[in-house]
Amino acid sequence: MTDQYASQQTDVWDVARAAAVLMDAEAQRVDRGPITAEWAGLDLDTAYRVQDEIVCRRVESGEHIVGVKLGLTSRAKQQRMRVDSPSTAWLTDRMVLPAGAPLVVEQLIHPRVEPEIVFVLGERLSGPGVTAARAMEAVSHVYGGLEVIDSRYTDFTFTLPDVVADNASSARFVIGGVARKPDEIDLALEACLLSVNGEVVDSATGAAVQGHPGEALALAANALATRQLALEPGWVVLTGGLTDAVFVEPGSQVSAEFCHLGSVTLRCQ
Ligand code: OOG
Ligand code: MG
Repeated sequence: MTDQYASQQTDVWDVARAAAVLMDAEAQRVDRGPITAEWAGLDLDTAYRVQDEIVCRRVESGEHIVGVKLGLTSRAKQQRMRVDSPSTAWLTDRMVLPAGAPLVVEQLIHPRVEPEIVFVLGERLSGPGVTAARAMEAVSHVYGGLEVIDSRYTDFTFTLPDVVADNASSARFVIGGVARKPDEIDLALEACLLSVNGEVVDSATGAAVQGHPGEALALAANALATRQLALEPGWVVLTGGLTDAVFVEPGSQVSAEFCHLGSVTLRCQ
């Protein structure tokens, strides 16, 4: 092999290399430019293969899949991130922040926090053709939650394939302590106030997410079905940020106060 050939080899991108690069950025806490800038061939299907490769490697290292999240389901998120298509990504037990546990900011690159409506499934939900009404029948309980996102890309600048490959910026999430049955509340009208250090900085209702968070759940089931996957009983589903996410730093305290789903607070250190 000539030297020239060897150096060309290191420039070759594939699913395994993209997965390794993104996992390394997370482990080293160093952001990087979008992969599509170097690998024009990273289309959406390939990006989901990168995402799946990352979750496989996480499972091989002992993590367990606990559910899925939706990304970019609200206009607030789509406008901020300049990506207007929703996507799905994986949640593992390593991302769970127990209620009351602090968010250690230095473990992450540049975390942001966003309020979400969270479902726990009582039964398997498998597409295609899942409607919001059918999706809601599979929900056992609804919670308020906060998701901590931490894009591995500099300044959270990415295209849809980039963010899908990066497991939709997943980092941590916390679920509130108030559980409701899905038929107890009107989720489209469920209001949420987002506060930072005691000051309200944003607000939304559940309708911000695809008109109703059940639509986001149906979207997840139908999207997974295109990859011969389904939502499993007991899985957590984060339906997507209701508002734009807020940056946090050590000492910040972020709260989401829901009408019927209680308050969820995250202390950062
Ligand atoms: C992508 C993740 C989006 C949501 O709830 O919309 C997301 C990002 O904003 O970095 O988690
Ligand atoms: Mg989110």
